[in-house]
Amino acid sequence: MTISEADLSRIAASVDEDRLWRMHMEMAKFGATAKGGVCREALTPEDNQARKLLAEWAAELNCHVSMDAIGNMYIRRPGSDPSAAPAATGSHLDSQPTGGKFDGAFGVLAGMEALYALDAAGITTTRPIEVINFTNEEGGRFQPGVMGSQVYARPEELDRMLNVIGQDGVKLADALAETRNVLGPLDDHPFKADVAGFVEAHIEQAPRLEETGNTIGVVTGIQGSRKYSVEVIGEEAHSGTMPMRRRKDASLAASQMVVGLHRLMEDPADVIRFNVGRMQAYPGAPSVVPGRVQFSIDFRCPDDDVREALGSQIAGLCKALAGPCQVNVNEIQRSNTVPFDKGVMDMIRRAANRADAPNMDLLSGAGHDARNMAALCPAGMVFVPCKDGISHNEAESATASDLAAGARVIAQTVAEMAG
Ligand code: HGY
Ligand code: MN
Ligand code: MN
Repeated sequence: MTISEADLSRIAASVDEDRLWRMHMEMAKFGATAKGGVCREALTPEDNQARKLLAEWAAELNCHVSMDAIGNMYIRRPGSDPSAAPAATGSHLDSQPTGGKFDGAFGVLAGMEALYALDAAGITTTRPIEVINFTNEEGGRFQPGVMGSQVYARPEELDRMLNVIGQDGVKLADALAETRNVLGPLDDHPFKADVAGFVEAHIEQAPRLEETGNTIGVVTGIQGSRKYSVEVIGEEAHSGTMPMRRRKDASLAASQMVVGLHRLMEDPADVIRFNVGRMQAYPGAPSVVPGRVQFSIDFRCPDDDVREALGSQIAGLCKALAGPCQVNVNEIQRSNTVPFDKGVMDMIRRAANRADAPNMDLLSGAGHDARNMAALCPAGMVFVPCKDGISHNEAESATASDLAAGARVIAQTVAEMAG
């Protein structure tokens, strides 16, 4: 069934800005930091509390909650045709170690607000609607990130992911078992289930909407990325006695690699994004020449050919700069630039116009779960501004009114997908 223009307008009008803001502030208590941000890494006690609250809100909405084998949670509002594939929305409740209140949480809470708005507007859609909370989008504790949606779309990767050892030495499968304990029994949800469409709300994490005075970003796609874990093997030695020329200093070799890689990635047009966000020396003692260094590479670029060409030079360059050390370069995640569905982009644009929200098209520099969902169904994303484009930072900030505008677009889009 096609949902009427009048119904879509009524759904948009039923979005409650105050309720949506309150949900954000409630969620932000889990892992709240002194600087006003959030530290709620995947499958930690803080994430588990956030999941629990989400399940409580789902119960208040009379929605069914289920979970799959990687811990993605599904809040399902029934439609009139129980056999129809659901329309889905959502994002993630986990954060970076110095995260903000909105990255991820907004996408889940905009979905929940859409369910409240549909109830308030008295609308029953034909298809069910699912709000998904994906596991470990951020990838700070367990690499790689965007993991829950990746396993949803490629279940053959489940075992590899369950065996990932976190930054704190905890195996993902064990952390997930504890999450299950905290949440209590939930029905199982299959991977790769039929989905009619997926739309994800997110803060922009860049300053373009703010700079142009737009409230809604119609996201055209997500730039491709390659992520690596690099291990440099040297030899431990006494820092006060071992002659410099005889050392196999893993931190010196790793530093040469990082500088060399930054030179390789130099881009006068400032399109390429390259980051070494983690670098750890072992055993990590001031008086021991490090015998091992591990560092991460996060490399992104919208042009598939450029990214392939540069990415293919990374391992060779590291080897050339290793000096007396050994180096192992492991690629742990790779994705091409993913274009979003034109039909979903149209729905988003129409929803924004219906809600009088000025909008523009833009490409996402950040990775999101919608990237993986796009392999399975028509998918798209809705961005709202965040202050100064700051994100992955406790200072991340967004206004209640912009969040509500995004939720109005999500509510209409998911309702239109659900018919
Ligand atoms: O890294 C990313 O792009 C995402 O925020 N996890
Ligand atoms: Mn996010
Ligand atoms: Mn993020």
